[in-house]
Amino acid sequence: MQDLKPLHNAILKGDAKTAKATTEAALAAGTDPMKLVQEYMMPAMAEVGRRFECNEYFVPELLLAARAMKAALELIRPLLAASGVKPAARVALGTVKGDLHDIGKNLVMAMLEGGGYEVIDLGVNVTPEQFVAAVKGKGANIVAMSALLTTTMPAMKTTVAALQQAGVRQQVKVLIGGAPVTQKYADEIGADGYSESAAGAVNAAKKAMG
Ligand code: B1M
Repeated sequence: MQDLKPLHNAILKGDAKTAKATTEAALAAGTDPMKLVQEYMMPAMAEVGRRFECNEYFVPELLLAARAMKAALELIRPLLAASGVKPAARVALGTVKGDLHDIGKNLVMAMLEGGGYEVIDLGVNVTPEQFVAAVKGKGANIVAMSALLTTTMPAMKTTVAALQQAGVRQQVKVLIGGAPVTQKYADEIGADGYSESAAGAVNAAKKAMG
């Protein structure tokens, strides 16, 4: 069994080159991509967050860690995506207005694609108007929002209201998630589904679509 601790450490140190090389080697050796994400990459980001909270790390270290995580994730994402399957639904996915965190959102994208959904990635700092436009112009059946900041969570509520105001709320299902988001908040804003994890987002989508 290959030692994958260097992948964890590379993300922790913000070393994108090593993160990428270790991931490539692990995949070539036949390691399950989900194992890499769940057992090495996500714990590394959790440790980055812990260090940030106790002032051992600052924003530059956060940025470097995020870059290393992305470099590894880019190799894994296509492997999780299904091929040749008719999409179960079209999802407009984005991190809400004011929020620039996209690692969790990108994992959700990988899992949804792997679950047979077509994903329109709207990126970060997505305004309610952009979500509405994706429904009207691109035929999205699901609006999926991610938020990592307590201060940006209210943008989810604003987006639900914008969908309502644009007259398209009934034709889409709304899914929400992200570290500060809860089922209680989902109920409060009238979202159709909530998941605390990227893998759970697929089940939430299935459930919401009936
Ligand atoms: Co920021 N940041 N950050 N940050 N950052 C957090 C979120 C924070 C908790 C750190 C801390 O203080 N401990 C804190 C938020 C506090 C709060 O609001 N309660 C914080 C802060 C304060 C900030 C700034 C304000 C810092 C500053 O500038 N002073 C600033 C805000 C910028 C902005 O967005 N406007 C900021 C900036 C940044 C960076 C840009 C430097 C960088 C992001 C880079 C990037 O994403 N490209 C960054 C990072 C890396 C983090 C931490 C360390 C890691 C986030 C992450 O990627 N986690 C984070 C601390 C932490 O989480 N421990 C922190 C890994 C990822 C896989 O998990 O995103 O939770 P997560 O996604 C999970 C689930 O939540 C779920 O699935 C994923 C996998 O299971 N999920 C969904 C996510 N979206 C979903 C959607 C779904 C379903 C599930 O359905 C649609």
